Amino acid sequence: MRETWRWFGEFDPILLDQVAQTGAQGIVSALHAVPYGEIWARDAIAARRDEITAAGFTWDVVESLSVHEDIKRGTGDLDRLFANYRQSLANLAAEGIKTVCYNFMPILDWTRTDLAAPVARGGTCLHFSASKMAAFEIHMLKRTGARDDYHPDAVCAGDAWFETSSESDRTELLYAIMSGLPGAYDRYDVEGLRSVLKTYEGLTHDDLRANLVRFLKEVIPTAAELGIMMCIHPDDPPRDILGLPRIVSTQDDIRLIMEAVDEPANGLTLCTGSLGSGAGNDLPAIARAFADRIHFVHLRNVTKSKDGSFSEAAHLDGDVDLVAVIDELLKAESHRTVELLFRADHGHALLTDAATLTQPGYTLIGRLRGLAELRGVICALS
Ligand code: DNO
Repeated sequence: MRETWRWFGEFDPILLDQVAQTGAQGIVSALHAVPYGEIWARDAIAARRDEITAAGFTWDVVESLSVHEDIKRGTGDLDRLFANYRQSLANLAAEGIKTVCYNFMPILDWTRTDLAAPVARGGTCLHFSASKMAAFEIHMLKRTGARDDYHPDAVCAGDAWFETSSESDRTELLYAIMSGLPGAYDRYDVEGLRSVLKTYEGLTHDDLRANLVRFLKEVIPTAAELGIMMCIHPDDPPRDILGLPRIVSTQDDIRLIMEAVDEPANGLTLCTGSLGSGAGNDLPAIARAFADRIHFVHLRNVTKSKDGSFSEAAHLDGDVDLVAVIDELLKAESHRTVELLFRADHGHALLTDAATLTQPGYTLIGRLRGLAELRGVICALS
């Protein structure tokens, strides 16, 4: 398995020569400054690639070539958006980048309620509190029906949290939730979020799935021709949120997507942390089921609670049996001609990490610890 490291380019305070010291060989990156729906120009791709190559790496994966909200909603000038997406793929292929990750979550990308929750032995982690999320939806956003979407314990604890929370607790909660908005770092306030949610009103799971299938039919044939492997990233967390439908949350969801356009270019990013926070998901089984369609792997772990909350755990420490997952991946890899690309996903903020303002979860020492542990597992199993 080939070790990669996510690097946010000009938005990353961690330098490539620091990444070199982790031992990772490949880089995962994106042109984060290009607005969604616009074409990634060849010269901009080449410049990023050259920067990565000059530091001794290869640019192995694009994460993400994001999908415009109009495509998810199924409205607007879709022909132009599909054509632009295909052109970006062609430009990437022309510059030698052949693995492309994306997701299909409406509005939000990932969601946490705490960006620096304390960890028992020191350091901090990202955390999702179902009760704080319920409090946000019920009391701050005042979304109709939100109360029914959470475990009763979470609703009850959320009411209590809201009662005693200060203005600054609420601001901090909004900030944490908004940190998971993708794109060139748009942020909404509560009012702004309400109005963007309106644009999805009435969209069902089936509608969203149909819009995904339409997208796949528009882009996968081009990707296949170009030799690009597309890999959809699962929902994080794998459940509906803010009343928005989600359709990449379970093994059955993934199977439907893989079958909708049944070819290798239509693949999966196996994210053990995202899928792992869903109560019913069996990660070794999912790895086995889609062995030949997994083109990229995010390895991380979570500890779940029964009300739907979860904390990001140390890589070998949570509820997901990562050793069993890696065992499946190594078996899958043995039937392939290319190495399976993976990265240690997220990390705790450890030691001096707290002094550097990284993208949430993308610390240097925390991820280095994760990568080192995973490297040990891979080495032992192979
Ligand atoms: C969070 C990441 C996601 C992921 C996108 C892929 O840390 O796992 O932001 O990159 O969902 O499109």
